[in-house]
Amino acid sequence: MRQLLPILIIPMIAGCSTMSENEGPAVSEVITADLARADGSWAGVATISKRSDGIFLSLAADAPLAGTFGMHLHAVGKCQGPEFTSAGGHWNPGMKQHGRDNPMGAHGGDLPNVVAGPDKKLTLEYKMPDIMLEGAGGLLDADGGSLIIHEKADDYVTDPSGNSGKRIICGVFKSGNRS
Ligand SMILES: [Cu+2]
Repeated sequence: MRQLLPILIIPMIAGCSTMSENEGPAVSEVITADLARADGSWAGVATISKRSDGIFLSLAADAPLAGTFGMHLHAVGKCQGPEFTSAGGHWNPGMKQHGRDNPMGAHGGDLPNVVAGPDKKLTLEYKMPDIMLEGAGGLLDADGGSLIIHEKADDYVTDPSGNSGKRIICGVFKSGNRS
């Protein structure tokens, strides 16, 4: 064992010194969406990050109250309040039904519910398994894409929107913020 120790320690020190130069996975592109409520007031930011370890969605937003809220990627990059129907249906390039628990699902734009505690903060970091941003059928195609938060939890099974109720927060993804 005495002979093994130096061999183990040297790579660890070398690893630490390179980590301090560049912590975490490399980010090649960041796409942001400013989120607005039905009355037009600012509600937070959603960010899509292209990283060396995948494409991630992160959320930092204020909910109207504590609770659980459905959230999806919608097919059109247009957030016209107060109903936000302009954002279209869920982004659904595979022509599936809604919901990860639906045998005929799920939509590409289906996302996990987000939960706000007593501070009403909505935060999430989620690796999107089946996202496609550019190209035919991509989220950021000619008519763009958006993120919508609904007034109620998504039941993950009811087509087309998981019984998640009204659209209460909407944001349009703006691509091209290359870092
Ligand atoms: Cu939705």
